[in-house]
This record gives sequence, structure tokens and C-alpha cells, in this order.
Amino acid sequence: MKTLLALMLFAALLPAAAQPEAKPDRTVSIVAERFFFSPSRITVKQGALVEFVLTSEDTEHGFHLAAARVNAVIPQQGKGELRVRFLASKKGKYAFECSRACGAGHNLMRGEVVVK
Ligand SMILES: [Cu+2]
Repeated sequence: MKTLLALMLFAALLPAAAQPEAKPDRTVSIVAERFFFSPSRITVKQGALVEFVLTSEDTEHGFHLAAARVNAVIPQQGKGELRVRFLASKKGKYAFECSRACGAGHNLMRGEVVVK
């Protein structure tokens, strides 16, 4: 009993940094598939904290969103998802692209995030 109480106290005193991350304002699912992202154009509101949840319908793909300094792997179908956060602080258009050689149309595999 004393141990439990001590644990509860400890949890209550944990610094803010140890708390779970802030909830995103919006979650957007994106499906990657040879050779496109869908949706490939995502419009978000300025100031929003957006979480992209990326899954693949076939092979491994990459998600390179330079504006967020993100370049990560979207696992192949059935092997999970990639979650990426983007704070839409400035209005504009931010390109993203596949960053894993995934076949003949790889260079066409791109999209953009529009912050309004
Ligand atoms: Cu690719």
C-alpha cells in the first residue's frame, strides 16, 4: 500500500516533459501506393498542429517533408504506420515526396501541404 502511494505521488510529480505529447489539432491519414500519395494535396489551417498517419498499400516508401525536417520510412503494407507531426506555423505550400526508390514512377510520387 505504501509503495502504491509512493508511486502515485511520484507520477504526480513527474515534470511536464514526461507527460504524453499534446494532442494534435488534426490527424490526416495518407496512403502511399506506387506511385502516388492519396490525398496528395492537404490543406490545413495556419497554427494547427497536424499529425500525418502514413501507411503503404504495397512496398516501403519514404516521406520527405523538408519544411518539417522530416524524412522517414513508411513501412510496407501490413507492417505498421508512420506518424509525423507538422506545426503549420506559416502560410504557404510545402512539398513532400517519396524518398525511397520504389520503382519506375518514383520521381512522380509527390504532394504538398497547403497552409492557409
Ligand atoms: Cu518512391
